[in-house]
Amino acid sequence: MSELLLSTWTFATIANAAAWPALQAGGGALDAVVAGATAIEDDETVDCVGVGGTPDADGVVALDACVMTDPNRCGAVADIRHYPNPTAIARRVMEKTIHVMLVGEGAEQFAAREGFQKRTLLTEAARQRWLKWRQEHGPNDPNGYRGWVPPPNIEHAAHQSTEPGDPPSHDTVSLLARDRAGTLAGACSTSGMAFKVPGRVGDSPIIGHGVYVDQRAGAAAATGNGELIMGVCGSFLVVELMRQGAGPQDACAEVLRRIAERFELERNHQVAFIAIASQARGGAWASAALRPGFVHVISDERGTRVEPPHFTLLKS
Ligand code: SD4
Repeated sequence: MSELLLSTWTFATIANAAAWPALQAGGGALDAVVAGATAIEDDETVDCVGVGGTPDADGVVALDACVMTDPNRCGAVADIRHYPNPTAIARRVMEKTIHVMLVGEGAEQFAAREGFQKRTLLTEAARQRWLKWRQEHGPNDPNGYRGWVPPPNIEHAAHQSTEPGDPPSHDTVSLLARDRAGTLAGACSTSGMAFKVPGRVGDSPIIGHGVYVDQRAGAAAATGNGELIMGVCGSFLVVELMRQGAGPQDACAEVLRRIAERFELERNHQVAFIAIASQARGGAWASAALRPGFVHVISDERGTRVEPPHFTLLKS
C-alpha cells in the first residue's frame, strides 16, 4: 500500500514537510502524525496550535491533543497549560499508562515525570489578540458566556467576506497517515476555540470526536467547531459509516449532513473531516467541509499539495 499523509488547513504544510520524508522512507504512521503535529505545535506563527495558540477568556493558553491507531490503542490530554507538545504527551499516555486520557494538573505532572520540558505558551502576539478581544467582548459582556460570539475560523475568514475586525479563531491540525505496511494513525492538536470559556474542552482530544481509527474500517479526523462535531461523535461516525460500506467522501458528507440537520448553524460555523478507508476497504481517502474555505494538505506519490475538499455541503 502506498504511503499517505493527509492533514487540515494550509498551515499543515509545516506538518507534512516535517513528517512526510520519514513516512515515505518507510517510517511508521504513528511517528508521522506525531512528528507532524509537533512541528506545528513548535511553530509560534501558527496561532491555534501549541506555542502561540490563542488563549481562553482569561488569557490562558490551554492545549488539547490525542493520538490513535486502533480502538485499543489511543491516548489523549486536555487543558495542558505549560507544555508545548500535547500530542507527544498523548502518545506517552497511550504507551505508558493503562488509561486513555489525562487532563489538567494530573496530565502536567505526568508530562513532568516523563521528562517533557515546560515552556511559556502565551506569545506576545497571542496576548495582544486576547487584550483586543477582551476589550470588545470580555467577561463583562451583559449576555454572559452565551453572548460570546464564536469568532470565525481563520481559514474561513480568509476565503469569505466576514465583518471587519472579526478576530481569527479556532483551527486545529488533524492528521491521518498510512504507512508502507498499510497501518493507519491519527492525531489532532489544538489550542481550542479562541477565547473559550476557561475549562472548555472541544472535540479534538476526545477519541471518537476529534479522531477515530480502526484498522479494520478506516481513519477519520475532524476540525472546526467542536461543539457541532461532539454532538454527532463526528470522527467515530465517519469511520462507522465506512465500516458499513460507504466510501470516505460519502461517509464525511453524511456526517456533515447530520450536523446541518440537527444544529441551527451560525454564519461562522465550520466543520471539516478528513478520512482514509482501511486497506481492506480499498484505501481511498477524502476530505469534506460544511462550507467553503477549508483546505487539506495531501502528501502521496505525486508530492505535497494544498487542495480544496472533495465535497462541500453549503454554498457559503
Ligand atoms: C475545537 N475542533 O476545539 C477544535 C477547533 C478547531 O478549526 O478545529 N477549529 O473545537
